[in-house]
Amino acid sequence: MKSGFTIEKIIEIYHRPLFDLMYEAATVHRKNNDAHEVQVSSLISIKTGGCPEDCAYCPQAARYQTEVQVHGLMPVETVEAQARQAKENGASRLCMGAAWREVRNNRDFDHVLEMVKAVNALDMEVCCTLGMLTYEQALKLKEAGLYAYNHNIDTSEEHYKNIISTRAYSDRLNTLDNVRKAKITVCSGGIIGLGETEEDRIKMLHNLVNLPQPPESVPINALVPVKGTPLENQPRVSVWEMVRMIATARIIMPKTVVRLSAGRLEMSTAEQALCFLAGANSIFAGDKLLTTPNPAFSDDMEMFKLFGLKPREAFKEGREPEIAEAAVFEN
Ligand code: SAM
Ligand code: DTB
Ligand code: SF4
Repeated sequence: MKSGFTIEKIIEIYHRPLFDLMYEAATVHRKNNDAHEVQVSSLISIKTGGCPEDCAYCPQAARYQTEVQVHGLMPVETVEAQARQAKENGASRLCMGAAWREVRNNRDFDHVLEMVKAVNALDMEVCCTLGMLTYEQALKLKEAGLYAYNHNIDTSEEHYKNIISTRAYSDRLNTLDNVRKAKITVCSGGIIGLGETEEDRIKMLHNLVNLPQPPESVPINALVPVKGTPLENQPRVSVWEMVRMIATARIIMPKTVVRLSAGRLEMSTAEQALCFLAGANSIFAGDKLLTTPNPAFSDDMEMFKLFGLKPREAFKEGREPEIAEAAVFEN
């Protein structure tokens, strides 16, 4: 069901005086979720670097000279061992990322299916981000026990062309459609700090909330500028920009998990507190994202203790969750 959120309404929300915006977001969050819980996800880069795409932000694109340590697909046992470790550290979701343009029907995909089964057997929510997928591939992942698929729309359709030329926005939407049809939960969000305007950011949120069903999880990444990529000299985004994105996402998608994603290493504890207050209820934890550093698990657990937050258990919404409903806005 479409949410009914018009672009004008989202513009109005996004530009509210900061404390009005945060207060409303915090209120919506408390009404719809347990505001003491934070979903903790951990990332594993199961295949790193050498990607044929030209995403201007990405250290894993083969065409840019970066310091990323390229490696082929990890053995299933390594993934399983790292997943166990992440679970012990408090993660309830494990997201496996591969630097692929798209999934091919080959032995590597068979191995990924084995990884999904192995992590699912640990009673963790399994997520993959492997690039474009056909419906048949999505079904195979679902059968193997995949809980979520991450596929970001990154920015507005207009700005997308300035960032990536090797695929189109419609390719992204098509994969999201295949994931949805296979009854896998959808994780889709974007990055701020790509040289986009505020209008682009708002259009991205508008596109997310008006997907046939809004995503169950929305990661908001701050660009991590990496040496060797075309965006290496982009200025860092400010915490106020993150807070506005998170709060607006929370208001328009009340039950969605909104993830304060890449960029936390550069944020102080006080800045992260503002993001949680604005309705963020998930983080990536563990000292590495895919290729770039992230705060240590122990530091995050200390932060949670300080704030009175606790990690959310796996499968809180059940193994076949009801689709998160966007707030239906009365125009
Ligand atoms: N290749 C797959 C794809 O593009 O969907 C999966 C891996 S890709 C690295 C996953 C996501 O990481 C991208 O969609 C992008 O949103 C995010 N990302 C990549 N590099 C980033 C960076 N330097 N800063 C912030 N987010 C980044
Ligand atoms: C998402 O939105 N952010 C994560 C995850 N989905 C796959 C990835 C962030 C990557 C940051 C750059 C890196 O570590 O390579
Ligand atoms: Fe490849 Fe994904 Fe990086 Fe784009 S974001 S270059 S598709 S790994």
